[in-house]
Amino acid sequence: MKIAVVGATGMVGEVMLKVLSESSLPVTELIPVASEKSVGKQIEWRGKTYSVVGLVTAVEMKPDVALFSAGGQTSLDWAPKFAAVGTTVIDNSSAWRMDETKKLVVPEINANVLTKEDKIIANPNCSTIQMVMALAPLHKKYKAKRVIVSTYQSITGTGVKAVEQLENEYKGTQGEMAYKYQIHRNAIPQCDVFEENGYTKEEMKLVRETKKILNDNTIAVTATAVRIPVVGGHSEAVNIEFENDFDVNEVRTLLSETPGVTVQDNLEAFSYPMPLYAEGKNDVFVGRIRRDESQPNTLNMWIVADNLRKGAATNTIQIAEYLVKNNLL
Ligand code: 11C
Repeated sequence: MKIAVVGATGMVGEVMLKVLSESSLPVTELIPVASEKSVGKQIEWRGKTYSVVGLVTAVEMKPDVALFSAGGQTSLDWAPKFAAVGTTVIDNSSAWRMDETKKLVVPEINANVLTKEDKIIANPNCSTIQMVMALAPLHKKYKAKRVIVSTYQSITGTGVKAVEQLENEYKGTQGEMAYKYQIHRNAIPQCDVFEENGYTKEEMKLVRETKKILNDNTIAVTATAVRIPVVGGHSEAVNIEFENDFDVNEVRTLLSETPGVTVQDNLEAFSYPMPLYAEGKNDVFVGRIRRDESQPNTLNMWIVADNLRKGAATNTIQIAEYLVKNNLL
């Protein structure tokens, strides 16, 4: 298959190429796509050299699949053009996620909603993906009523400018600022822009996307998203109130049997998930699983994942793998 990676030179794009090279997808031709300033740049992939092309050329090449990670506006403008030539677009931006005509997919949870007619498929936000990976099996068994999530998000979610800002601050050198404030030795309670209700867009993505993926509008979700000077992944403290009671050991077993989830929860061995160790891995790591003793049927847990992998590239490529396996292209 011919596969285009739109935004190939960006932070997610680079991880996308890495995850793609590890995948079982039958790629016969790679089309790395980027903005005009990167056109002509050479990219090494699976031992071959490819030249970066622009969007117009990429559409003309009619790829079977295009993996988009070039920002919301590029997706809004260009995904329909690819779809019109028969390409299936899997989009990493927030552009199509809440569009009622588009599917929002985490393959382990709801890939079964996909059909051959889906030509633009949305990949959820990174912080949502890792949360629903642990929430979905528990919701199925105990029925979640309310979720309270606080995030501790990696600067890689913002992009390369944020990584450079942190590096400059470490070194004490001047440079461009990705954030309004210093991020080194800091925690910034703002991820993305503020909405009218006083929450950030990132917080509202956790609320809205969770309901759409789980196909359940009755779950109440409230979020606080915080940026911290960490590189390897996002972490989340999640509190879930269920309709039905649970056994904590049964929760651990259920999660450890969930594909894509690894339970790291052994207090005697000081084993719990941390972003430093989640980096480069495709799984979502869950630990600190314990009963919330302040009210009935309520659980606390700590969820960590590489936001550029399962939060972005890995999930996108898993969607493509599902489409191929089920003859949906
Ligand atoms: C962050 N979640 O860490 C963001 C990055 O809606 O796809 C991805 C933004 C998005 O800030």
